[in-house]
Amino acid sequence: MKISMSRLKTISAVALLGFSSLFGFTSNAMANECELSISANDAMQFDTKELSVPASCKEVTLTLTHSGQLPKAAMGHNWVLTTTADMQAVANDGMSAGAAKNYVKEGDTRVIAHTDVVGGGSSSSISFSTEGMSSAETYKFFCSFPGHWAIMQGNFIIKA
Ligand SMILES: [Cu+2]
Repeated sequence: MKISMSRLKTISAVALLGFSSLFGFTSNAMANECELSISANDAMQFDTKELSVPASCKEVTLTLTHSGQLPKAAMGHNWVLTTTADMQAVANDGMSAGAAKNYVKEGDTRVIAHTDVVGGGSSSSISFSTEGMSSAETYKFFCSFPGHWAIMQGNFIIKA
């Protein structure tokens, strides 16, 4: 009985892999709606002012890509997620934390998620749990590189 169950699981896993690769390459519409991408450039801009995920997402994966060419020290970008109310204070504390900490204060519980700071041509991904997040709350994503957050920010929405 144990043997047949494990064989069954193996067969299911193979079938799932085959399914996802088949559709993954043929249709963007099949893309996982819990996976987000955002791009930032040398002109201190994100390519979107709004990101959203359905409330059904237990975990969200975000990939930040720096589409520019400038180095991390001059035009570095990260992606930080907080409530709207916490954004400004988190950004200020992040500036004090410095580049070695990716401009995020160590152990800052107001930070829901953040990527590393990346320079031109690089990317950074983060996966985070949506536990405790709500469609009734308003959230902001922003870049905490010094001087960037006032321009580089947008709304993050949990769709009910
Ligand atoms: Cu930035």
